[in-house]
Amino acid sequence: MENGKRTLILDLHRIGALKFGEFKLKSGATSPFYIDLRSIISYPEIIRNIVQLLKTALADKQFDVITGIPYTALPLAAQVSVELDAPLVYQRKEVKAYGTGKLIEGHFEEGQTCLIIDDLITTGESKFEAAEGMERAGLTVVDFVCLIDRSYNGQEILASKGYKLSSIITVEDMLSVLGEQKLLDDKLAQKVRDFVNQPVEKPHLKFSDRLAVTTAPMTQKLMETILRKQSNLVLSLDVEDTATFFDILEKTGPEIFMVKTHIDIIKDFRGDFIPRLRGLAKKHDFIIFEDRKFADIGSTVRKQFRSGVYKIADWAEYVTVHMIAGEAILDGLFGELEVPRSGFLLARMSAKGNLISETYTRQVLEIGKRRKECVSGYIGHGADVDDIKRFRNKIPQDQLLLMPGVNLDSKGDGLGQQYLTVEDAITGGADAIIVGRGIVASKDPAAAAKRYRTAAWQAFKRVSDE
Ligand code: 5BU
Repeated sequence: MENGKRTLILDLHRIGALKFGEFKLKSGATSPFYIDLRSIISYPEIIRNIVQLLKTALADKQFDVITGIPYTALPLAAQVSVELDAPLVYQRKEVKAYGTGKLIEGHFEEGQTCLIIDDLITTGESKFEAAEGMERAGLTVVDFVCLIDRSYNGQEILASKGYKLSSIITVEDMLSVLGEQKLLDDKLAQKVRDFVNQPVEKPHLKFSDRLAVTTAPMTQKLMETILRKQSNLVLSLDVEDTATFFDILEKTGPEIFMVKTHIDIIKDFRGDFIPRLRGLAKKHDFIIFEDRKFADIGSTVRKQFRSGVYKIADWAEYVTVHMIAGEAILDGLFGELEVPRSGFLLARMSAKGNLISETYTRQVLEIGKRRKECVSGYIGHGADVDDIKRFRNKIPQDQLLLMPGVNLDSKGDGLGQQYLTVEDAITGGADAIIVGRGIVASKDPAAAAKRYRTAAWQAFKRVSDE
């Protein structure tokens, strides 16, 4: 190993930036080590060394401008920028409400390539967010250079979205240098190695265990129903006439734990529709979920939910909600309501080219986690199993992930729908699947419902030991 790297590892250890012990991580896992590089800015000799190492790492890369992800890597990128004569740009954490309102500060031309420097890589999440901001501003991102790679498979994660990752030191480098210098004993080193060598994913827990940590009654109810029915299948019953609706629901009711309606597509909706729906829900023990996708300001959604022809709040225990209008929509919907109701937030969509960004998804999850009393979970999707896993890891065990866009026989519908298989959806981390045409458009909806139910429940049992 090059001297500069060795010196860096020893310096970081000396200033307490590399710590060993027991640390609770944001994900809930307990790590035997912790890396915190925030204080390095106060040690000019360390920065000087890092800048040299970064310069070497950047030597074979093509780029027009560089950036560092705030806060830790931004001063590093600034130094490298001066040393290499490469213009620096940076992305604001918050867009200013006044002045220019720009997201990216600094001068650049659309189409230029931006190299991104960061201090650490763990899950790759913040790298995707940074790349997304740069790309939205018209820059192209190819390379990431990180000081320390503490990930399980960071290179692969970034490669899955077409990016390249180089890092200066790995966890293995740290362990070997500290071990040589007798600054770390072999047992602890092995513990660190084992921790890093496990994929960053939480195990899929059984509903029976999750119920113990779930306090919101409306979320408990979902888990209890899934367990009682031994089904994690939601039927999306998007048909236009009442007779077909009830015909399919009568046949498929025994297989599902929840029916999802789009009540406004029923052509011949009459006053007896809801009592019939309630009757079947009771008979077959399933829950009623209206996919209304509320999206307006609090005061409007309150009326849309409680009034009008459908009076959705009277009969739909769960509804879907877009968070585009902000957190107050939850107060509009669920505040001062006499009956218990809860929402599923749209965190990601299955439609091709949808405008939901990684940042938006993260913000939706942040709001949802604060509002567990009225948010039972999220509607989400993903490109593949790994993509879903990364998303799922951010969802707490006392909320659910429901996944639409699932079909065993089709990849899409020619109108933008993109399908996953049941296996991929559940292995990735969906708690339940939402299936529409896979069942409704089949010649034998009852048999199709049984097929989806069995596939989803078997897959769930396998990944969770339920
Ligand atoms: P399908 O027939 O299985 O494609 O129906 C899927 C249902 O899920 C349909 O009611 C959509 O409105 C709903 N859906 C979806 O497909 N994708 C999404 O991202 C969201 C909802 Br949100």
